[in-house]
Amino acid sequence: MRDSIEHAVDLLRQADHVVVFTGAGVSKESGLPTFREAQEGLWAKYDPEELASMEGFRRDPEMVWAWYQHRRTLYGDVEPNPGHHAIVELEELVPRVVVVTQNVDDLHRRAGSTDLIELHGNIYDFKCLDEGHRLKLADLEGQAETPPRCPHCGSLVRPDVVWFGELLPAEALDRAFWESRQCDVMLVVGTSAVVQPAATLPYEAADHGASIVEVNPNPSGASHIADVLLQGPSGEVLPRVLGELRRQKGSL
Ligand code: BV8
Repeated sequence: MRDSIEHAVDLLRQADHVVVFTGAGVSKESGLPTFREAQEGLWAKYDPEELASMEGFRRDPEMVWAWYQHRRTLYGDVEPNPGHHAIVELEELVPRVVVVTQNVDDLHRRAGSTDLIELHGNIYDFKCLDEGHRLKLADLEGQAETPPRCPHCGSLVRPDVVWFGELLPAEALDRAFWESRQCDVMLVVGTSAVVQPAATLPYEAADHGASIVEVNPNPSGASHIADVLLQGPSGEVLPRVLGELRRQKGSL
């Protein structure tokens, strides 16, 4: 029973409050490599965890800035996939749906998710090193130097994402924990459930009575607490789940 779409649909049909907890795997069918897949080309010799850190940025700001610029271009060139759209469609069938993502690729927002918590920030947001001035790309136009300088205080600008060794935004993390404790079902989609503190959320949900439905082609750090394990790519599995849920809700 653990692996059945029917069991997942049964749980979702009865749910009033669903948290969808996602990682890089949900963006795979958009053509984006997951966070831990080997990097290609120019970045092949670098470990993402080294690049996504203040130490990496201080060591070589130009190179880290170029890595994020490369990713902004890559993400901007792809579209949300059927998995992202199925998560948006869930909002029409379940009274309360909150998406808690570890991804910084902006694809859930572009797909139309309306209640979105970005635990690790967003690659299209920026802030400066010294004063934390929040900046958009438009504020940085015309600067040839990379990384650019803050127009307010002149310090180096960095992407407003959470690097390894950095605290997650307190409000986002608090709300993610609160929603996980309240929900009836947590859909855990496309995450290895390794990176902390985000990886604690499925356990928090389960400890407070939620059913856990995991969608992942491979086992993850959350698989052993999943009530239902749907082993497959989210871009295929989620549309099947939503199709069956819509059919059953429609026939009520
Ligand atoms: C903090 C933004 C503390 C940047 C990211 C030892 C033990 C425990 C913790 C630690 C430790 N050593 C260090 C730590 C802390 C560290 C951590 O957890 N490290 C891990 C690696 C052990 N955590 C931190 O540093 C956090 N901060 O702890 O601060 C602190 C305390 C006091 C004072 C100051 C600080 C900050 C963590 C945030 C890091 N930033 N992203 C950027 O993107 O550039 S995390 C990064 O990893 C991405 O956001 C990514 O989303 C995230 C998690 O990875 P996944 O999303 O799960 O991606 P992954 O590739 O791993 O897995 C993909 C999955 O998809 C796989 O399961 C695969 O099977 C599946 N899949 C593949 N194809 C599909 C699919 N699924 C569905 N469909 C498919 N088609």
